[in-house]
Amino acid sequence: MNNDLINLKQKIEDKSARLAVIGLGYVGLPVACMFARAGFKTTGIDIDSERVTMIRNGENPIKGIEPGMDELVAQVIQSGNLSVSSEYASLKDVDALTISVQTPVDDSDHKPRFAHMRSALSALGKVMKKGALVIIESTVAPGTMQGVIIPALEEATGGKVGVDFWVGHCPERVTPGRLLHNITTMDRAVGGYTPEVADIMVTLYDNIVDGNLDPTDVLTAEIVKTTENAYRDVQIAFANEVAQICEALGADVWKVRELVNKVPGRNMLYPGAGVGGHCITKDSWLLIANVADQVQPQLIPTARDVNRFMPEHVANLTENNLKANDIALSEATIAVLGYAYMENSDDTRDTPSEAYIEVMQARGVTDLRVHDPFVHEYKGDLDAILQDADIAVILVKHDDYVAYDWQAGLDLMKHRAIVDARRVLADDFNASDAQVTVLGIGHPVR
Ligand code: SAJ
Repeated sequence: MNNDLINLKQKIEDKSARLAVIGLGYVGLPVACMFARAGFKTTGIDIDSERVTMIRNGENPIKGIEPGMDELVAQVIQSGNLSVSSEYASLKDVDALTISVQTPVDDSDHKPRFAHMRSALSALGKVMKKGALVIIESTVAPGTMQGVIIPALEEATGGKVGVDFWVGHCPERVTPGRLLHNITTMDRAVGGYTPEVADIMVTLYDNIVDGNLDPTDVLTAEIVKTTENAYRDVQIAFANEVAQICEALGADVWKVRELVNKVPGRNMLYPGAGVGGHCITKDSWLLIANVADQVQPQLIPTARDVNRFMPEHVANLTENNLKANDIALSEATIAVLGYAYMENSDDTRDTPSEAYIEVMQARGVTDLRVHDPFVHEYKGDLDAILQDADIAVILVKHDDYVAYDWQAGLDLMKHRAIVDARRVLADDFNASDAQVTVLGIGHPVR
């Protein structure tokens, strides 16, 4: 093994290695704190000076409920093991670091944009010491390490990968609300530039991960991460397509799903109002981003189209329900329930609810009331939102909506109409007793 690598492995094993994390968001900050808690002097870098100041004061800047994060940030700042800065110069003595900066996909051409990554690599390369190990945790399109990251680091350092510095890719598997839990417990693909680098990365991550650390090469790690999310997107699209088939046939997709999943090896997911969030919606595009000149993927882009159509499908159900009650869209008061991209979360990134609202406004709806118990600007009294509404459109399966007394809620409404896009109404909810027209994703009119 190369002397630099032998030296690096030794410093990781005796915890004298200087570590760093670039990008202190919902991925980077927990990792920086966990390395610091494990006993490494760790430097966190972020260009957001307000965020840096908050962390330096021992405060957790991450929104939403993240069990353990508040205490952990305070603890590692207090211990002095974590220091944070916006200055890349503080990285000059770092032996190994991770990078977790945004890797967005452009809405127009679905191609990745590397501005954040390139800026981090350029600033890092100018100060990074010889023999340092750079680990990318951000999700990247397969081929990005070879085509973007290594060239950017070689240009910025004037050195050569495998001689003057080393690289690896260990994609994150965090989920909002379960950051520390996922980092600690989930298995991870550990992609090293060489098998020796992968081995050293396993030694490093062993300090913070209890899950299995699976050494592999960089390209495989890039494909694993984007595939695991593209796989989920296709699964959800399948459920959404079967739901529309069940609606057309007058069957209940939820019953169909329950019986299908009794067959070993079947795991049909849930149909719904669409797919939101920062992972699933973009990773499918990252997976196919660099193969267009050799392969014409059909299933993956089509699955994206199916899922992106769902908010429009809910708009169609809304329009049909209002028509059944002789209410013109332009006259309707619509209570939109749920704005977060998933249940019991305040995260609104890429939320299907926004797409739904845009479709309804484009169709002439002017009176939309939005409610969400978790999203700051839409909190409020649900009864008040339903008061004199013509229809309630349930887009997110928040616990509050499941527990709500819909019989009483309907009595507040001007017309008794519901669109249920997430099967929130209980199976024993009797629409005819409640004298309400319920249209829903994947089940016949109730
Ligand atoms: N959704 C459905 N039907 C389903 C499951 C999800 O419509 O059966 C919708 C949700 O409503 C949401 C979107 O898809 O709008 C995404 O939901 P998600 O459960 O996939 O949650 P995410 O976006 O936070 O996905 C993350 C991913 N984790 C990482 O990228 C590290 C994903 O790989 C995980 O499988 C997922 O969390 C998880 O299982 O918690």
